[in-house]
Amino acid sequence: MKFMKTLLVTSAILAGTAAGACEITLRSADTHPAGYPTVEAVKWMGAQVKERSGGRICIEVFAASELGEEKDAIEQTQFGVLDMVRASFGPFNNLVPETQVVSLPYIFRSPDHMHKVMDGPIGEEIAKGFAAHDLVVLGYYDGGARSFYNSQKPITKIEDLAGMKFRVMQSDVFVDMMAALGANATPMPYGEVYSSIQTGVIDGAENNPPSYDTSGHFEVAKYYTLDEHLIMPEVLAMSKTSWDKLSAEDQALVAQAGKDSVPVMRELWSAKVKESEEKVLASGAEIIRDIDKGPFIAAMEPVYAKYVTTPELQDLVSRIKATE
Ligand code: GTR
Repeated sequence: MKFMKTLLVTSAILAGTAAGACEITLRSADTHPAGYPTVEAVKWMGAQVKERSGGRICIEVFAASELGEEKDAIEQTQFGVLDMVRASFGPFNNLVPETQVVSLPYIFRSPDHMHKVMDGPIGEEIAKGFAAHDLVVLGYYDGGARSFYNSQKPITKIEDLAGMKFRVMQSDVFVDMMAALGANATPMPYGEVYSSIQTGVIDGAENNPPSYDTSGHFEVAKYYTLDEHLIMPEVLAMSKTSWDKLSAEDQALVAQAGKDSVPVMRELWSAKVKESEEKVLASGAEIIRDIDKGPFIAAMEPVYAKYVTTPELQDLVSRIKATE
């Protein structure tokens, strides 16, 4: 008991020192390393929250999967072990079905189209889906466009994918996407992808240029095909348990800072995509740009048939398409 007390006092002092004596410290997890747009946006939010609360509320960002892989971080946030998590919609697909339609391949025409949809009523409806799983949406971030990359050969058309093995995020949507393309899906955590490509367990993976760059995957898979099959949202979510501990005033403050961090993130994103493309090209990677997306879009029909099953979901797809 005495030992426990000493331990608690010691950790309280340490926490106080580390965070500059904040009354409330929100711990936020991200799979990406420092310098990545999502990490920097949450740090920016932390600085805002601290300033706006007169130093009372702080955010501590744990980058580079320091507290576990994305799926674990999401669970920890649901249970209130972690206060916040920034993650792709992918690992939420099986948990929060409302995230599935906006994660379908080629559902958005461009990142700008995605922003318009997510910033409007559809984004609010999806937030209710997260709320049902004890997660409070603080903002929708950006994942740009995801494309295939591999260690074997330049891919220019669907037929080139035949029989190849690609890592996908742990979501049934993407397993079905790969099947529709005639390739094999291996769902696995992000942190295992590099060594799995290196050892030939998989031929490649799919991601946006900043992730392809910062994960180092370009070192082991040099062919990047700009097919842009997935333009999908990411989310900054807070644990409902942590949210409920805040006063109504502090909730409003945190929510506003989260909202304000969205344009900051999106601006950092555009710059990072350019920087990453330049970096991987300089390191010998090949970006295959001249892709006819038509056949890729057409091949997704069975995936849509599987996930857009009710008149409500069909209506959702129509509303997304109609958003200008
Ligand atoms: C990145 C995304 C991460 C993570 C990763 C992955 O683009 O920002 O949150 O989901 O992809 O593929 O696991």
